[in-house]
Amino acid sequence: MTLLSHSLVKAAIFDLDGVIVDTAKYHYLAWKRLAQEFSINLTHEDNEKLKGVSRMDSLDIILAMGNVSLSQQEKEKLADKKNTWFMDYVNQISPSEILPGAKELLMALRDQGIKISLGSSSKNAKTVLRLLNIEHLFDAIADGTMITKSKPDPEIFFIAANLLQTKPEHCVVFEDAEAGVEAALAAGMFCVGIGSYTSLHKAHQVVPTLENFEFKLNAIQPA
Ligand code: B16
Ligand code: MG
Repeated sequence: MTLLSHSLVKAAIFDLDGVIVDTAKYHYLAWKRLAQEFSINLTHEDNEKLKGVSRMDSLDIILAMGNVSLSQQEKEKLADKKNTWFMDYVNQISPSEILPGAKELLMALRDQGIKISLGSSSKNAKTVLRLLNIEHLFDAIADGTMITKSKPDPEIFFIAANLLQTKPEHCVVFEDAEAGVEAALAAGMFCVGIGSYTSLHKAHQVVPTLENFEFKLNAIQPA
């Protein structure tokens, strides 16, 4: 793999859930409630497999756990039901839920002339950014309404790079999910994993959180 020359970073792409805000806990509560209707016990460990994965793909993973087979129409109804429960939680979030260091990094990157896009699988991403009051920090938004393939497919990151009119090799991606790290690497982008080294070791650099993370051109060192 060719490592990115950091002096070439012109754009940053941020995942949403797990990087900017912990909506995973709300996805988990809503999926757990739905899974219970099929006597499936969804654990925190199972939930890890759903991070960065689209709504319908997440539902397929859960139904497969219980060997449940349903029609497309039935699955769409269930996905809508889960989303209603998820949005009941999300509609109550406020800027205080922005994860430590995320807003500071967005602002520092802007100050250095780096263009910024969201790269989230969520169809609710715009609503979440609005509730967090940070929409204005993004030059572009690539979200789950624009993709045909879920992470680990690189589609979402290619869309984000296109929106920023920046080549993939000039982009750095901030991701918390294994599927997201794989997507960023498949896109040929530099990837900073946020979270545990064990699950994100494929990223070029892994940090536990964005708190006190400093991005300076030429400063990121490969792990
Ligand atoms: P929605 P990200 C992802 O967000 C979540 O990690 C994943 O758990 C969720 O299923 C997916 O968005 C779709 O979300 O149901 O709101 O469209 O990490 O890519 O920002
Ligand atoms: Mg995520």
